[in-house]
Amino acid sequence: MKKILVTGTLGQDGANMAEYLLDEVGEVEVFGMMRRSSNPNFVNTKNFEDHPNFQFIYGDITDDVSIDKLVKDIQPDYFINFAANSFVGCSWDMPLQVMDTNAIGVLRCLESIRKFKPDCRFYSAGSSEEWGDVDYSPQDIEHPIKPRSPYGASKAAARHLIKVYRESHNIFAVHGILFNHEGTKRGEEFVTRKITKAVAKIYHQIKNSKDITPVELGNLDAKRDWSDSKDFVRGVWLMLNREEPKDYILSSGETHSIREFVELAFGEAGLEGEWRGEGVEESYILKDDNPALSNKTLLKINKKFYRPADVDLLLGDSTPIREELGWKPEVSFDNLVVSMVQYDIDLLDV
Ligand code: GDR
Repeated sequence: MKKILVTGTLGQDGANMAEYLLDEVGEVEVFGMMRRSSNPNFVNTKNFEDHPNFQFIYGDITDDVSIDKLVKDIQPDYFINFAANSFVGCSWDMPLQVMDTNAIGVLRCLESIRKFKPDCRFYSAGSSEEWGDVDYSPQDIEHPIKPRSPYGASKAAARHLIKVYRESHNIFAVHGILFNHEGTKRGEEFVTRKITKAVAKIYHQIKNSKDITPVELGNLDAKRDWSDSKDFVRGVWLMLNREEPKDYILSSGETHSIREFVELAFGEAGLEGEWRGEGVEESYILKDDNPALSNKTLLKINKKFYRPADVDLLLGDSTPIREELGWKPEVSFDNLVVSMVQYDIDLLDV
């Protein structure tokens, strides 16, 4: 039975990874690391937390002692690191914490592996934010590193450290670059889930003849390459089981603006809107045959959600992992939006 240490277990990717390993891969013992908190949120782990081959363990990638102890005691065959401060927007507010968690945290994992289990295979989540200010599209693995945020810089630093440990200490370590990936386990501060939660709330407000609470967003014109997180964890497992370590990109190969996401999400709830105004005055207004509903505001801009510097366009070239490891995504952009909206509508309908 393979022993697998997964960090970030309470988050979207760590939870999807653990679930995939237990349900699809099988013959594995999964150790899900979580930070100590007085009020932990287990919403993402409910499907597998009682699985006989799963256990939670305490640890924190900002604490060398805990990582050393886990690697030494568990002797994992694989170490999958999804622990991070993953919210780009907050990385300007707490840049040192972001660097410590996302870059030095990876170094702590690598050091523990080097010292206590040098044949353990290590994956750490890289990000398309490392490319930030892009030179060309689609971005491939050779694209110059040009982050636009402390978050992007922290992931770029982690990427260099992984390469160094691979080459200097012969550790099987990969830094697979993940473009945006979402789903029903997504945190509510990320734009996709923020939109689908808001759409669900407005849907129920209209159904119950209540006042509408418009969603407030920032930059609507940024374009992202969105996929389903569940498709990506399959790709991560493929990367970890390649003969030699190699960094790959996971992406859908399509790009869509936030604006398009908004239109699709409201459309899925049967709410058609039209854009009015420009810049900070822009809003999305409901078009409805019922005069009591028509012209209600569904969305408005709030400057506080603009970032000091944003990444305008991301579009990933995932040809190498498709051709070399046979990976391909199963969930299309449209299906991703539909499933998130439907899930959030059902979740509120109690
Ligand atoms: P991103 O995801 O920064 O791409 O990083 P996010 O969903 O936060 O933002 C995407 C784009 O939407 C714009 N935007 C808003 N974003 C948020 N969060 N809230 C808003 O109200 C809003 N309005 C507009 C943003 O400006 C941005 O352009 C994600 C994370 O998962 C990272 O951890 C990961 O590495 C990358 O994707 C790949």
